[in-house]
Amino acid sequence: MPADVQRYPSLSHWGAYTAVVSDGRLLACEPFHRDRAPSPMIHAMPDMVHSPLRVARPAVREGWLRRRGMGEGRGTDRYVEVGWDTALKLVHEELARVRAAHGDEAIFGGSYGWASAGRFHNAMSQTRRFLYAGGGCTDQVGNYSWGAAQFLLPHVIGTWQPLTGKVTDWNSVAGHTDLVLAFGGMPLRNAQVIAGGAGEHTTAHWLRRTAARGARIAVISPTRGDMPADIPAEWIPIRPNTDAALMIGMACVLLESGRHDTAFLARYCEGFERYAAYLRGDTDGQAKNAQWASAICGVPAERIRGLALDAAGCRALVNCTWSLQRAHHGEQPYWACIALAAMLGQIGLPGGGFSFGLGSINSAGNPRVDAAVPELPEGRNPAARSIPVARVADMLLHPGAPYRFNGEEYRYPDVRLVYWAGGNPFHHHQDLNRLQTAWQQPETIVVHETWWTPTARRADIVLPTTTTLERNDIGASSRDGYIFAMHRALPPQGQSRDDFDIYRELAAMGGYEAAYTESRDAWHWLAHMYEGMRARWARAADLPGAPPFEDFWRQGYVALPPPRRDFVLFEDFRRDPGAHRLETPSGRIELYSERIAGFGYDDCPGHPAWLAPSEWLGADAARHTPLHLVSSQPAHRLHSQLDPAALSHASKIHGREPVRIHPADAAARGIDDGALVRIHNGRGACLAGAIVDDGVMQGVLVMSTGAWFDADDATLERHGNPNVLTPDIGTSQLAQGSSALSALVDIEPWHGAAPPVRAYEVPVIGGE
Ligand SMILES: Nc1nc2c(c(=O)[nH]1)N[C@H]1C(S)=C(S)[C@@H](COP(=O)(O)OP(=O)(O)OC[C@H]3O[C@@H](n4cnc5c(=O)[nH]c(N)nc54)[C@H](O)[C@@H]3O)O[C@H]1N2
Ligand SMILES: Nc1nc2c(c(=O)[nH]1)N[C@H]1C(S)=C(S)[C@@H](COP(=O)(O)OP(=O)(O)OC[C@H]3O[C@@H](n4cnc5c(=O)[nH]c(N)nc54)[C@H](O)[C@@H]3O)O[C@H]1N2
Ligand SMILES: [Mo]
Repeated sequence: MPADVQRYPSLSHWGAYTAVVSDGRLLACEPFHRDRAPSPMIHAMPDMVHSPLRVARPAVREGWLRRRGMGEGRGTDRYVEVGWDTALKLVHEELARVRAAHGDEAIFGGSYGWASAGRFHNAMSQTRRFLYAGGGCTDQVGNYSWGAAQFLLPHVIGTWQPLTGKVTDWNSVAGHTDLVLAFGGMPLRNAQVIAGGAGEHTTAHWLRRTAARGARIAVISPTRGDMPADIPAEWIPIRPNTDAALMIGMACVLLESGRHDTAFLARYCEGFERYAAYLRGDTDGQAKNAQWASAICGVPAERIRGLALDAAGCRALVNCTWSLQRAHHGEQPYWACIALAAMLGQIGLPGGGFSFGLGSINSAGNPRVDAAVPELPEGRNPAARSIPVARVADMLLHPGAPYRFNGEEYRYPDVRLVYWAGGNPFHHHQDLNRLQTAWQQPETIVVHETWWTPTARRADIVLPTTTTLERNDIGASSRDGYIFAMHRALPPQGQSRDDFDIYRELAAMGGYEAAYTESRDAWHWLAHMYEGMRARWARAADLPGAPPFEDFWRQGYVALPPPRRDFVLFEDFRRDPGAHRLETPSGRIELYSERIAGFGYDDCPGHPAWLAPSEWLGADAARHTPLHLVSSQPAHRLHSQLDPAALSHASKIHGREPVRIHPADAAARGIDDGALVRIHNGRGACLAGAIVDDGVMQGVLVMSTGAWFDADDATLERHGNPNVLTPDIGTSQLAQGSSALSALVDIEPWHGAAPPVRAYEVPVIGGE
């Protein structure tokens, strides 16, 4: 290594690291010394920071410059590079014009996305602060991660806190659980990541400790690979999107055999009798017994019976990964999981009850003291307008149309300007060909991006932004045991600027700079946010004092002390349900919800139920598209982030995203391992590279999200982006979440020449 190297502490969503820099270039990223299982993704950073795909200068789409307000050309047009002054003037004038002519709600500023680690330079928070300060915007509520559960759980258990990772902690699980029913498994692949970043990657360690104590682990999933190979676990293959049926079948077994905990149900739950009537089939004549469930989910009836009775005979934890609810009727498996755990009667006991997200993300269940982290307030949206996050294409296509959401009726706003920073809707949204049509509707689309992503390439004005390594920040997540200083290690690349600086200038042009900045520059914000945290720590009995800001900045991090006791979800409620009433109408766990029933939704009734999803292996449509596509999270990147780096590239086949297929399904179609294939349904088609794998259930395809969307039209996506195949429908009228994991498809070998992948080409650019 050169002699003149500098080293800077930093943090990413995939872990903490030291940036090694020489002569203005990032040479390497060394994992944080306390991290026992760092993610290889940190080594992809140099590729990305110095990538030829960086947006070098502000750029404006030619077609938009020629004729404002025209959407066609987004995705194919050339760009013109302009100076910052010109670019900011254009953005400022457009914001002012749209606000004046169409009102604040005509600006769509939900700006959903993961952006980068760092609490201050969080692009979505900064976007909100800026647009709120300027008069407000149409916002987004919920997320793609656990949107269905987020709006269901408050009705059932009075809170969605367990979705944030605050579930019965791993110490309690490793120390007490005899049987882990792992719905969706616990793939280490996904535990590489946590929003806000992690000091330590701990899931593998906790799984090993749990297994070492002799816990039995059942992986209930369409894929065997959802548990690390060194963990002894039994695989129970299940048809995708049928977990609610399996859980309901298990509940029925408990009821029929009298093994349900009547004392727990009477004391802590509301409405068990109504649910029991459903299980018995009192209303529809169909008992939801093991045979019934087996016919739906494909797990043999004997195995369903065995699982239910075993769970009743030991300390059992029912965990669901978030994937289960990212599906049509995704509310049901989560509610059925809570009902099953309630009937087992172990909610609130060490290592027992239900849990969500263990294995979905690194820090779920991480033992941690309650401690504040530095926070950037987003402020209040004066426009007081929002849509459910995954309904963005509906909104753009149908201004003024009515929709239902969580007990209320709304109408979509008439959006004229879309403003996005820190997200990639042409990665994250479903049915991208539909989004492509919707994306033509707004008059103007402004995007802040670091790279020429598919979304940047479909914007009218693209403003180049820095990476985390080009700015100072503070990183932390509410479930991790560290607060990190993130030191600026490099100068801004090209002409990129921090999102904050871009917004500050725009706010100044609009006359509301002080409202946006509160008269602080970035450095003063960091100190202010840190000191706010420090003051809260000083008031907390079980926390040591945090060092002053300057000391923290020099040290690079602060570690939290280990918690004094294990956290067990609903332990207090179990001990004293009167003093610790849940925030549900009854104060108890609602197995029947009058409130939900009162909404009158046919797609979310008053108790957990098996409701066939729009697409699943038992649907009529399976006659034409007989395979269920599971689009899971990618092992070698975060969503679409890092996709152009060598690490992600090495996993591809013929430059396309791999798709896993069962040997029998492959043989029936003449697909060899390593072959180029075309996956298709009525919504679209994409190319992919086949991996023949008997760890995938027959009838199921598994393909990761995040290959940069690469299509000229709706006929063929060239790179392997599953979101040209996924349905763009809400989970239900209750939660309106993303239904990404309910897609039927077929697959065939691709004969003939393969069109080149063009996702990583910079659009053609001319000068001002
Ligand atoms: N089919 C299918 N689709 C899915 C899912 C699925 O399971 N199946 N999962 C869904 C889920 S759970 C999620 S959370 C979403 C994720 O969807 P997104 O969060 O939209 O995905 P990312 O690729 O992380 O996009 C973040 C973007 O922010 C940019 N960025 C990073 N840092 C900065 C910054 O400082 N400033 C600015 N301006 N930009 C920055 C990155 O370059 C990147 O393009 O995808 C969803 N989509
Ligand atoms: N490396 C990496 N890690 C990540 C991310 C990333 O992009 N890259 N994204 C992060 C984000 S934003 C989120 S929200 C989480 C998402 O966390 P999850 O939603 O838990 O992740 P998925 O990979 O979608 O699904 C997990 C597993 O569920 C199984 N599964 C799919 N459908 C079904 C089903 O119907 N029933 C059952 N029983 N199992 C099913 C699949 O086999 C899959 O491997 O991951 C986070 N972790
Ligand atoms: Mo997510």
